Amino acid sequence: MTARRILAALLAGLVMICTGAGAEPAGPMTQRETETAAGAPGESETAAGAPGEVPAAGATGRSAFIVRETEGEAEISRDITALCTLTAGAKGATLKRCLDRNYKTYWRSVNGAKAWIEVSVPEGETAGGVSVQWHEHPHAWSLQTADGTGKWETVGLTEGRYLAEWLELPEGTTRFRVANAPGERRHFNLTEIRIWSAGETPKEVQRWRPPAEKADLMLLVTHSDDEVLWFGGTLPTYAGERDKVCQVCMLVPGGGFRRLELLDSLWTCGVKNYPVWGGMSDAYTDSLRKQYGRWSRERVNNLVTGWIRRFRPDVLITHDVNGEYGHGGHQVCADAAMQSVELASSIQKFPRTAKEYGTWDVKKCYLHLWEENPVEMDWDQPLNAFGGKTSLEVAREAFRCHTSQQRTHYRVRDEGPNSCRLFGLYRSLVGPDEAGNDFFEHLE
Ligand SMILES: [Ca+2]
Repeated sequence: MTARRILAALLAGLVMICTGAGAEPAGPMTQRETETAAGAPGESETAAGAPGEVPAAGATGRSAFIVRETEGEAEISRDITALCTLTAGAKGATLKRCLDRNYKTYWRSVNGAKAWIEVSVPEGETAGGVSVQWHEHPHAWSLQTADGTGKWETVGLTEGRYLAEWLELPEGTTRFRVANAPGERRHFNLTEIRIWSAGETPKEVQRWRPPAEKADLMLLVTHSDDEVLWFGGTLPTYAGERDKVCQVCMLVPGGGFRRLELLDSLWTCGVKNYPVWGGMSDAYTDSLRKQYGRWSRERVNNLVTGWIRRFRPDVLITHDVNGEYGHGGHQVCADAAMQSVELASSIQKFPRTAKEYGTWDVKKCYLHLWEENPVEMDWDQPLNAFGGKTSLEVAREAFRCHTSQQRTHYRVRDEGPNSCRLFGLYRSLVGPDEAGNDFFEHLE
């Protein structure tokens, strides 16, 4: 979108700048931002180190070289963060924490008008967009450029619904601010920021769609990384290759870095709809009874039933009833799914979400390692959407996005008793599977 068109939209009193393809438009803007750089001069932080390569999503601590790629006529946008000069409105000494490619560190601004970062791009470059990752509670933020008089004008705006977001800059931008949206006074808590050159937005830049209004497939899991550890090629195959609307629902939100790792993993798998998290604490027990003692059966069933009604999946997939390796949290997930597929179809059960979303009858429900009506999934077929990689290879790549988990013994295993290929059809409204190799058999 050009600067002229953005300004026209501003004058019309309604900003409809999207966070990217398919993302939700920002809400109406009620106040025009014309803030000048007030108060004491900001503290400066130049992105240190050599000009950086674009690391794989989730990589940490690496800087490398610039690669110019072209796709047809258009040049692919490059990460130019390391070449830019960044200045914080306040607390600049710790600004480097949002430049270190480490999801456990973040820059926290002060509240109010000094929640901004000014960016100058090097001579000969222009910036095309900005991607940010928040530590927690993303909020409305904006991009601003200085007008002829030096006043800052909003040229990009988002309500800030996602922990990873992208905003586009007007053509020819060389100096801009990443700032609170007009009227937003809360502090920034920015885990990472990346500045991108003008050009086609790279595939790795996350541009989330809202959670699904109608899901084809709902994957219900307990923790961040379960989505690939136990379900292997499920998401790469159905979200990435077959373009199914896949909604991931997770009971335990975990820390901020675990949520960012999850987003990297899901994006790697080709998931486009933003996941949702329940409010369960990350507690380990070794039995269903003990885990329900922590979380409450009523609370979990209410949550899962509400998700089923909200997302209306044709296919629901979840954990092994024995908890994969005995984890009570996984056992609860499977147990709650088995109960909630019945509860969700009854208007008498959990009437609040029945009233809000209507009831829903899930057509097929699969459990990992369920022994009745077994299916064995083939995760070895090359997928066009991933340049010929198999879904198993993509799942393993996605698992590597979980940087904090790489020193554990967990791996995406496709053999042995916990193989990510083995499922069973627990419930079906469309008859038993015959071929037994496609979660959508009899649905298409
Ligand atoms: Ca960081």
